Amino acid sequence: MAEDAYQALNLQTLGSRLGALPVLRARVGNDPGLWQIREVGDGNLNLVFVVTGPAGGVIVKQALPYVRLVGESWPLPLYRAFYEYQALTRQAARAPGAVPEVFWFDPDQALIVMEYLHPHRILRQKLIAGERVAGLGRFLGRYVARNAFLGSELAMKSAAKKADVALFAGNVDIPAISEALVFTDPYHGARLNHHNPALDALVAGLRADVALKTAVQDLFMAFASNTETLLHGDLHSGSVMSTAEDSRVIDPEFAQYGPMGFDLGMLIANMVMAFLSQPGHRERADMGPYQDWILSVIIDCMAAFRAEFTRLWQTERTGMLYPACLFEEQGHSSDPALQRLLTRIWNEALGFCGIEMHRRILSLAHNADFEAIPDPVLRGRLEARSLAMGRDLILARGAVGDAAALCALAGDHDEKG
Ligand code: SR1
Ligand code: MG
Repeated sequence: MAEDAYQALNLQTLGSRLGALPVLRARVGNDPGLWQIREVGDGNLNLVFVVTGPAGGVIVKQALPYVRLVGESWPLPLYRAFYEYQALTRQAARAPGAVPEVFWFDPDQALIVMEYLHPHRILRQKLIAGERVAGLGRFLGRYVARNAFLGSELAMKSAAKKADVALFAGNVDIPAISEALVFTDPYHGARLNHHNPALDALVAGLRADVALKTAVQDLFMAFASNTETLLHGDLHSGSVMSTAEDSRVIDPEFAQYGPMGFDLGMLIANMVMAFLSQPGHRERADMGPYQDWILSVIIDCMAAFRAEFTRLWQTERTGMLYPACLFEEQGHSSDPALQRLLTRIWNEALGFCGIEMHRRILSLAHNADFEAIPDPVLRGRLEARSLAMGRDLILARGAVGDAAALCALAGDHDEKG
């Protein structure tokens, strides 16, 4: 764009301000007068425009200088777009085809032009509507495994990884959102919190539960201090777009270095909440098979995560950690070390999963899985189930050995269970 000073785009200005950009002319059409522009941002932070024309379409995503969900009273630096761009390029290299292609980045305007995913829809909307996505679990497990492994010193040279940790350490304000909204606010009466009044007694119980709060803070310490890999950082079902058979992961603006179990835990939590909230969205007769499908996505995701992580361990363990010179080159199997690491990742993922199942009901940013249930009494009953299961996961996750055990626990907490 000609001007350097940041200005938020709108439906009236986008064509004239971006009309000369070669990438838009090539991918949308040479005449901005023929462009159709829609603002479709339904997330909590940014502007998202779909721009279509005679030559095709693109997404124009622009950061706003404040939290869209709250308004200008909560300023948020524009530099977050830089980290989203950096994360997208790394994820495209580590998990080819899993994220939208980036065509253009303008740091001054905090703006990314990227692939228009069409006819993909936000996965959360599909889960509420009862739609299936073929291969979803396998896709997600593989995406998380490849990013977790290849973004760590299991694969990366230490100097490159340390430089990247330093780069992403500049992204201060976005992690601060998770630090407050995910790990702290659910467990005290924070100003921006809100919850269903039907849950008052339960919420008071959780906030008085010192063992629970301590276990959450142990996980928070891992999240804040452990820089083992580059995370997506906000991997919920609103960060996945799917058709009936294709999926992509979007929106890594919460990318930060953190523990490998975090993305897995967030993802699984959102699938479990989709499962528990189904009685609010469909009749009992249709529900069982669809809930079984949701659980099968969790099973497939974890199987794919383990398989891909194991394959990378065997073929791309080129970093300083668990080097072959200590194992294979001395005739020792490294498999016990791998199994121990996978067990630790799973255990932490379950803890993060439980916290996500709390914060989406107690803190600022709720999810539509529950919020879209019009009857507050039914909604409260289902939310209470998520709170109870979240507590089990945070405090007794050692007893949940694998994805099948997690799905059994979800079944125990289900309305019909
Ligand atoms: C103020 S931002 C609220 C939430 O939206 C994002 O998607 C993250 O989940 C964040 O916690
Ligand atoms: Mg997002």
